[in-house]
Amino acid sequence: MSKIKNAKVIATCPGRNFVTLKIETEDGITGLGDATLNGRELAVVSYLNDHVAPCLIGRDAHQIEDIWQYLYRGAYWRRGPVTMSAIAAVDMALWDIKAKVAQLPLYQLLGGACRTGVMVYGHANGETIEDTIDEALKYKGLGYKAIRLQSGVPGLAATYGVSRDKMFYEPAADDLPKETAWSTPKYLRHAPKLFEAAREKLGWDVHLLHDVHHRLTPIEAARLGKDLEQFRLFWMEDAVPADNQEGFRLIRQHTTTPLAVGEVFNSIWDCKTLIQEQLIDYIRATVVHAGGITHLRRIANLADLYNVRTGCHGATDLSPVSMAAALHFGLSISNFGVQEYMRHTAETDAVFPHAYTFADGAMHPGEQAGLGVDIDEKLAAKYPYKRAYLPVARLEDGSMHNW
Ligand code: EZ4
Ligand code: CO
Repeated sequence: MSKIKNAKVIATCPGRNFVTLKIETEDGITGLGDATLNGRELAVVSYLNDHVAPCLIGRDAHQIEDIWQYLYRGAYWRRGPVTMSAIAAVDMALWDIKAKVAQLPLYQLLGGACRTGVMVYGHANGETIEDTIDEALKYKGLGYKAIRLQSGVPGLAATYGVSRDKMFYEPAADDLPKETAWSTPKYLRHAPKLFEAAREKLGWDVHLLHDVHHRLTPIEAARLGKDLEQFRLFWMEDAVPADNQEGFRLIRQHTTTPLAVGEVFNSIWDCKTLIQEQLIDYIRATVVHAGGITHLRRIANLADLYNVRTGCHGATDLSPVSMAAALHFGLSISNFGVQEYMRHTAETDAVFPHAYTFADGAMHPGEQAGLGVDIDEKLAAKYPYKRAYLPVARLEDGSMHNW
């Protein structure tokens, strides 16, 4: 028994917003959980402070499964990104505490290492195909074995995922959402040209990935998948929004390009049909948005039965606490596929000192007890929360998209 004494929520903006939960036990052990929900951060802060924290005080920090079920079933209102990010933060912090008490790095409690490291993919993006490939060559030079390629589309002023900042680009910006224009025909004509040039210049020994950011309909996604088949992508990500899981049947009938989806999923119910019907190859649900390590393990175990591997989301809006949790998780599960890795800025790394490292295209969580991440609260306090949003896309005629 190790009673929870305190649960504190810390919002900080060292270049971008992060929300962190710090749980402390009566024996003075602390654990960290990431609760960042990009563009909706303060909703999770309130959910934790006003509704969850009071229920945690006095509970046994070691009863991770019971606390998970208590917060999920006990709330009556299930699922949703705000609820599941809050539960995730509690779950991560409790695993951190348990592993610290056991004096083991978390991956040891999860079953031990199944592999020597966690293969990660980096983001190469550029205004033009040439710029994108130049960026990809830099990643290859750094040892990356897998690279995501995104390029600007001729005729469109801005493309999501393509930014002027390279290594550290940030998906959210501005005090109010920026609006961008999108054209499916222009994009569908352009994307295969990027991968044709990429294979010519980068060769076939590197995994190439692409993110469609939910912008197509199933039949358009089927067309793109077919056009990209010859370039042997590692995956085509978020080709369509997956609110309608059955929509993937249509894409799957037409293409052998591997499919990845799920960075916005928050529960096993969002991917149950996709997994059981083998409509996807990679599930991108994350520790922070899908209910923590406890729930993500359940998703990965279901996926394992159907040859679906993991490919967890790992953009800059997932804090170093999430990154560490993803690495302990990825190192220890049988059906790990790949882990996304967008590097945090030096400012962010200073607020969250961590034990994880990158070498030869793979990452390792390190051997520190627990998650191996800390938060420098004094430094965090110097960066107050700043409202920021993801951009909103409209079609060229000004209407909201119909996908
Ligand atoms: O849109 O992290 O695969 N990565 C992505 C990211 C996500 C943002 C959302 O907050 O698609 O850029
Ligand atoms: Co994505």
